[in-house]
Amino acid sequence: MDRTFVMVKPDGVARGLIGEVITRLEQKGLKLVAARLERLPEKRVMEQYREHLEKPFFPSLRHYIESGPCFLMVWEGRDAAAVVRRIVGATNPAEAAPGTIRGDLAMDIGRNVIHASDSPASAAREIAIHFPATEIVTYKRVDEPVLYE
Ligand code: D4T
Repeated sequence: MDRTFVMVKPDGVARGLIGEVITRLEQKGLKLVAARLERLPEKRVMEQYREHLEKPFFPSLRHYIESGPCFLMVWEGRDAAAVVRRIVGATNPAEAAPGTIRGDLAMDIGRNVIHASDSPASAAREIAIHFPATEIVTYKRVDEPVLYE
């Protein structure tokens, strides 16, 4: 099975949307295999967003990500990264399709509730930044035999 990294950002945590996000991913059939609520240290914010360090929006992005706790998760399932990105929706909530998390629950690109890895390679990199292997658990969902052919 594939894994992906998902993070409810400080606006999502402050708005009480952790449960809504978990519910959508759980109901899809993905399996939660790691989770932690924490305020991200500067070093991991820089690693997480390394491709954006020179972008004009980076200072405000960093300030926002460090402004409060984030809820970090690892989810498992077939094609997990691609499946979760479709559930999350477009980066700009104003353009995100209805039915997606950002399309239904957000208004502003700078307050877009959630992050999800954009590829299997990004997922592996981001999971390694935030979770030691010992924090990722193994168990069976009882509905696994009917979720997949
Ligand atoms: P994340 O990484 O948060 O899941 O967002 P995306 O993968 O959907 O989008 P991204 O990497 O292009 O942007 C990262 C992060 O920066 C914020 N952002 C982005 C912003 O505040 N202003 C902007 O103009 C852009 C492009 C939102 C998400």
